[in-house]
Amino acid sequence: ERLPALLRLMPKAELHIHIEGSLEPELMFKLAERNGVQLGYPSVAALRAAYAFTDLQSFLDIYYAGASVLLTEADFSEMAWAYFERAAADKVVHAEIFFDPQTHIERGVPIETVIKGLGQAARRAQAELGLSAKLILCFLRHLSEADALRTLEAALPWRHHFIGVGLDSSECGHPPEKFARVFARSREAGLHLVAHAGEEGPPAYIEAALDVLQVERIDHGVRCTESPALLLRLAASRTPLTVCPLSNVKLRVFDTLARHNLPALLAAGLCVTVNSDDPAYFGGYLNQNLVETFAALPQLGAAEAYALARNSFEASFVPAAQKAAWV
Ligand code: ES4
Ligand code: ZN
Repeated sequence: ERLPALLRLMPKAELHIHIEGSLEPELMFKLAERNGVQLGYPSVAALRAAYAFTDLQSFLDIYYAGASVLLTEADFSEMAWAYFERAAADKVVHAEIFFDPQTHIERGVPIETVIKGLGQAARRAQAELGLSAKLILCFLRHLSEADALRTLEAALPWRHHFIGVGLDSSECGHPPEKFARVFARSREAGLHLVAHAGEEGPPAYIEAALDVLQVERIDHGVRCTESPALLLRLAASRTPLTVCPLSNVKLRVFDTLARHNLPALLAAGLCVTVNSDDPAYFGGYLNQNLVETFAALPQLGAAEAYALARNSFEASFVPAAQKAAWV
């Protein structure tokens, strides 16, 4: 089959991956043992059996429990390195990875442990895999704006280790407006801005992320098709959407891959990209997302494969000169 080969072999960027969501059960058990952390599941098989999600919150509860095994700089570095090796095998040449410092600060892990560990793996990815890797700090939207502001201030001494900030966790009931001041402050610090919006939340959350937070990309954003005006706006501005098809099916945003609106988003002229979100939990890394999605949607062919790869570089935060070498 030529299309799966094209999808697997084409160079690409990954722009929506939560590094804590790349923690495979085997490594989770290894770190739990090493750190003396009780996981609450007797085996890898029992843990995997718990990965039966009904919505975003049912996933997040298990995802935060899994992150509890991460304590040392070496833990963060080992987790991220495993992802970079896996990504390089998928022909990912550039990755912008999300991390959730509040999940770790809450457990007494200093933010510098998190940032130093991830940063070390990122430098190794460049040196040994030729994969350029950048970090994006995400605020947890279920926590307060004050907590996010404290987190930003704690992170700013490490400002040169990350390129932007994002917004993730429970979307409904936590609209973008809640974080207006954190994003204004991040903008003043010269950071890139992104936010999850329109995954489970309404199109109005996408508009607020653009107008109030002034984000440059929308993570997920798939519910934009419910608003024709918003769809036109996103197409005209080429505001990227980082779409995660396997995630959307696992969290029941769409019933099946065959019902995903990726073809409609591409046909409307949006700068859509495909990404893995939380690959250890949702059943596949980037190439698995691409191959399964294209197999389920016969409207998608070589032209769309090329468009997605091109969009991934266009949507990335690499300097223009480096972008020109890719697109
Ligand atoms: C997430 Cl799929 C998704 N949505 C929102 N927040 C998240 N954190 C990790 N994965
Ligand atoms: Zn996400």
